[in-house]
Amino acid sequence: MNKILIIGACGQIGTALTEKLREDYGNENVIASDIREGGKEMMESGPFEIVDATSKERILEVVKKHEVKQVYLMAAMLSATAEKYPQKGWELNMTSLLAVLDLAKEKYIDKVFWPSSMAVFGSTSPKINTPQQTIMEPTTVYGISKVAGEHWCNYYHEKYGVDVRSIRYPGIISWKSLPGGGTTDYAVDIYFEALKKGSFECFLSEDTRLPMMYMEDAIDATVNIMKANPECVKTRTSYNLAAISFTPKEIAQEIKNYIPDFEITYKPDFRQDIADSWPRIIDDSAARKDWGWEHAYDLTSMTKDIITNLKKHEELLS
Ligand code: VAH
Repeated sequence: MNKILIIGACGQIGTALTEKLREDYGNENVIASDIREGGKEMMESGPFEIVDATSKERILEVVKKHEVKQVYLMAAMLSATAEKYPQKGWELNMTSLLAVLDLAKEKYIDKVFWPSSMAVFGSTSPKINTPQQTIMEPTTVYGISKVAGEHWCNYYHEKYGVDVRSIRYPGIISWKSLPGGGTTDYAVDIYFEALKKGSFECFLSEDTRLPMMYMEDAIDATVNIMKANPECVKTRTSYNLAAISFTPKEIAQEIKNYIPDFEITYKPDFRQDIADSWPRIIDDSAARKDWGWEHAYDLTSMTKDIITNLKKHEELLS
């Protein structure tokens, strides 16, 4: 069995990805790692290693120890935090990627997944049905690091035959694992606040439409692109991926179907400029055509699933 290493396993996507890969491939075959230990379920369900994602030596040590053949590099500093710490954001996002790509080039590992983001697009990119290939002039450190990373992935594939696969995640929404430092994170926080307080102050304006995706769909896409036959993965920079696009006003309306007295107020902050530079609706037809991507959740079914699960897990609301 090709063992899998997840770097950044304790993050919002990493947590869900660890659970899914352990379910699919067996707990002992999926090594979770992060800069600090994770929650009880992660630590008790399979092997865990402390790994600094920027240390190629430490990653190689773990790859050798567990005979790892596939790496999912999920560690990154997201858009809002990277604007506060530009140098650290660039260093983490780039040094970690080049370390893992080099290990693949040196044949220590066979296959790499690396997440890009819709943040690669900027204000000069078409906002509606943003194409797979178009103008990409990001105005965030995070977006700049993701555009650079995409070209590094393509370079290592073309020049060294590295099998690296990537998707441009939109905003990801989950109830089990919380995000950190993202501009789209309002769409996670709103559910928790609605159930805890019945109200939410949104840091984006009510009509800020952004591409979003339920975590279940994001994990499904991640696992499927890694399972795809190499010849189906025609794009080796990164694939556009989309599911739903909504505004804070629209998600608040969905929540009111369950909490009629829920109130939302708007107090845009520095993240409004970031959101305004991103697409409204993304064209992901290439992913659908090349490796069969399709989403399962829309805003209504996602809201129902989140509210239902948060009510079942009241400990998450304390
Ligand atoms: C962020 N959730 O907000 C991430 C994502 C496109 C958004 O990359 O930074």
